[in-house]
Amino acid sequence: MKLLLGVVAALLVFAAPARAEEQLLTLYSPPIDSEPYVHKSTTVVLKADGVGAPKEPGYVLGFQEQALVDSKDPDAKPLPVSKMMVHHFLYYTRGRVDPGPGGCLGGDFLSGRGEEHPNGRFDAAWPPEQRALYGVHNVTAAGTAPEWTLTAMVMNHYKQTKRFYVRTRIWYTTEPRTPLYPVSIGDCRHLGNGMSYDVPGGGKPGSEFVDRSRWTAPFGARIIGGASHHHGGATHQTLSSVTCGRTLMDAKAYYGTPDNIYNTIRPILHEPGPIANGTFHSDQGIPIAAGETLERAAYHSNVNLHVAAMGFWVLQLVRDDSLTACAPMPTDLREVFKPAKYDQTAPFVYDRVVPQLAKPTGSWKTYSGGEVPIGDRWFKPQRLTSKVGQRVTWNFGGAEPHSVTVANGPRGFSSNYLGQFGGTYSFTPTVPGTYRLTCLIHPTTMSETLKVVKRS
Ligand SMILES: [Cu+2]
Repeated sequence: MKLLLGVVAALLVFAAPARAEEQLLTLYSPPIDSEPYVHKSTTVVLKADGVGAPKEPGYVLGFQEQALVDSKDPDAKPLPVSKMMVHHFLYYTRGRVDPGPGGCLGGDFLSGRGEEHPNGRFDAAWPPEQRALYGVHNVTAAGTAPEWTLTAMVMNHYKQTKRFYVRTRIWYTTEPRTPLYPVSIGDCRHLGNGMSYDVPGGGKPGSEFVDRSRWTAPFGARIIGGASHHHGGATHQTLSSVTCGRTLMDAKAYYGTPDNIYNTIRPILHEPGPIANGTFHSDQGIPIAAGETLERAAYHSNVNLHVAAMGFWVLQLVRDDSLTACAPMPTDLREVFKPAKYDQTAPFVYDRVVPQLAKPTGSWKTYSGGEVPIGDRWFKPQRLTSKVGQRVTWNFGGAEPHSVTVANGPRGFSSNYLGQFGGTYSFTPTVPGTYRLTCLIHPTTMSETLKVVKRS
């Protein structure tokens, strides 16, 4: 009887058609601790052991979920945005073959989540018909599955240190697929600053600040997915073909209504980001030919200051060298993730003033050149005066990362928003006024006010 059952089971196995099956894998990061109101960026290794990253070489067909949980119970609900807000997750492989053109974030970049993805669900961006055809090839030159790394920056609004895991659900297969290439299109000169730049503000009503860059396609390809990452008074970001003289995608930045958690969460640690950015999908794909030049343009309101702003695209490319130059646009390009409810006030006012949460104390000191020290959880002095046109330099000491950033004031500036260890940062104010400074890593505990007066 046992033998017979074995034979039947074997027959069933052989009877199954050879299909390129996809699996839904649930992966976990190691535990990460996050201090209250501290915006530290943490990078962890996701081992290729089937727990952190896939164990077998294969193809990543898509990301279903990138969530923050405090339990490995498979039914654990993601932590609420009101308690733990995700600034960003960035996933990279460590050395995969055939990474494609890469872009600013490099050839190992896989996927990510930004503040514009409040629920961490990505189903709509990776539809089944796409997963049946394409995947990111997850294999090293040695033929093994690569380790991954994950960089996570979260905002802990619990009053104590919170331990969490990043739960990642991916569709995966060990069957062959056509390679899919994630490509990050931005101004790569911003990479040293974590891809961010400052919108100075102080413009007339309706004035704009535009960050542009160009990229030339190394081979013919179809863009089957495009996601805008854009914040800091962001209005919309375009991707155009300079060669063909046409707009390929125009992504709106969607902001929450006044009752949205992004606008009601307290304390206000930074300027609330969009609740969604334009994200597009096309099964046919937008055709781009080898040598075609694309231009991205990220439009920001320049009325108020916006520090650590960003604008770049993440595209999903499929190589196709059969395309003719400026071939017709697809007929199935559609927007995914458009929120049901968003602020449609026109013109939208980007005026959410970020408070300086810690109050500077002590006597006013006159800046006399040299370096203003920054240490672990302190600026010294906390009250400083300088003159228009006088270059002010800060020196980063201490063992923790810090930034010097305008919370509010006449113009915006910031050192690296991820914080820096050692080294200096300088800014030369051209506009008088009171610059209320903070550290973006430690916004509730660090402050300094710089009063800039006209030259006498
Ligand atoms: Cu700090």
